[in-house]
Amino acid sequence: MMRWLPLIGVFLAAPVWSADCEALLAVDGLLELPDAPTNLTAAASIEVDGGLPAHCRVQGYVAPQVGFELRLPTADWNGKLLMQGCGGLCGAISSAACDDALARGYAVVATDMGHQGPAFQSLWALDNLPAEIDFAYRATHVVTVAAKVLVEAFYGRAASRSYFRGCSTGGRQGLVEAQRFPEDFDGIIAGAPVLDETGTAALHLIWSGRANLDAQGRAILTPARVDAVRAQILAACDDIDGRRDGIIDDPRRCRWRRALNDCGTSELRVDCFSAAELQVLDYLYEGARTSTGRRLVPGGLMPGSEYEWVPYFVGRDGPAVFHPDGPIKQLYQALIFFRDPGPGHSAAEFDFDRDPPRLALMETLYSARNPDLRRFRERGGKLIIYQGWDDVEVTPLNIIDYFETVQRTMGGRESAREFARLFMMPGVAHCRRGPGADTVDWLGYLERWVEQGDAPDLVTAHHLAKEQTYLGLPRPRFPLPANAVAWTRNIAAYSGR
Ligand SMILES: [Ca+2]
Repeated sequence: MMRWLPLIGVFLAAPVWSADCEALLAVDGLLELPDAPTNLTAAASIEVDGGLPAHCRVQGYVAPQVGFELRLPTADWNGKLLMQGCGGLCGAISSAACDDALARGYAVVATDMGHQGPAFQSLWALDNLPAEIDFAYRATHVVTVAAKVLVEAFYGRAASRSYFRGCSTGGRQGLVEAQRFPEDFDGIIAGAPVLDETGTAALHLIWSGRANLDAQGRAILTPARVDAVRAQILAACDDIDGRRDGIIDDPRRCRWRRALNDCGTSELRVDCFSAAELQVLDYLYEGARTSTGRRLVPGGLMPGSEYEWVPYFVGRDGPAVFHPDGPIKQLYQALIFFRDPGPGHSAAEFDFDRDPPRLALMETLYSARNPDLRRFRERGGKLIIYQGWDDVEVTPLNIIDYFETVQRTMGGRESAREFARLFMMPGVAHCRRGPGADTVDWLGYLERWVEQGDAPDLVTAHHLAKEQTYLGLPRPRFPLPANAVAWTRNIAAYSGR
């Protein structure tokens, strides 16, 4: 018997609803919680405010330094726990990202993943393997363990369901949970997962960041030329889905070489592209390769995503991804290698023939690519993955490659559909934004699937009247007010090509 159980029993001898929030600080046994020794630093009752219900806000950390915040509705708890994933390199507790779920009656929890700092700053990881283990997989799991115990201590009963939701790094967290800690969650929403932060994700960024630089490091394509690329791509491919709406529903059907005019030997014009420009476009659309042409990632950027290239890969001052505070520098200096090169080194040194195999050492920590989800399926878990087709930060074809591997591993498409579904979102960038419809009540779909067996074949996606910002907060709350929605469309679960 775990040591904390009898102690919590003593605590629960008091009537649950009279147990005030601050009493959580006196729960014994948290320090000895197996695998997740937990210390609470604050517990405060928060009044109704800003559309949020009254709740108990609990702050603390799992040793040595995995920070978390748990918010427990003090009335009208829906009986469930939701963990909200992080973004970038995390480093902050993104509580506001789960306000919508708190408003729905969820107990909600989020973690900083073991370190504090800006979302794209990696010095915490420099020669710090324990911190990287926290960020890779441990923090999400141990905070889940601690949150479940605290929920039970507060309400006198365990959560009836536990869900995870996240996008980008949060999507990776969700897949890591399904793969490595399948008991933690009944349902997982993994948006635009960074499948392997230090593997294909890093290769894709370094490759695409370099694609537009000539031998002297000067930009080849300008932002204006990217607009010209986009115009020709849309002219050729927008209506292959039957609708001329500025969105290519399945960009795999768009042949970018055929869509773009080659200047050949004639002079460069607005309506054609030089050999050097076409070479850049080949790098960007086809993705990272060795010098002998062997693919290192399942694909590059999709036709139709060009509005996302500036300034990420094409900027007046060079690609933004290569800026000193950009993701490539941060990943390179302290995450992707087992021995960190440190701040004095640059991804410009990366050798696509020699270095990719070296990434395997850290991928063993970070990878969310394991397609064997039997344990998650057998415990009744449900998995929703969503991915924007116009995402340039992670490659959509990488997600499809993973999902199709899951389908093959788990007994075929029909068998995999019983517990895992992928939604490819036309015209949607990384997690949100873009000309498509980016806003879906994923949590509602997950609830109906887990709790009522109503699997999502088709989801309704909303294009909001006011565009969400990059990590747009507050997250929209469902049901959306009618005047918040510009238009909607349905998106079917991905089945295959
Ligand atoms: Ca279209």
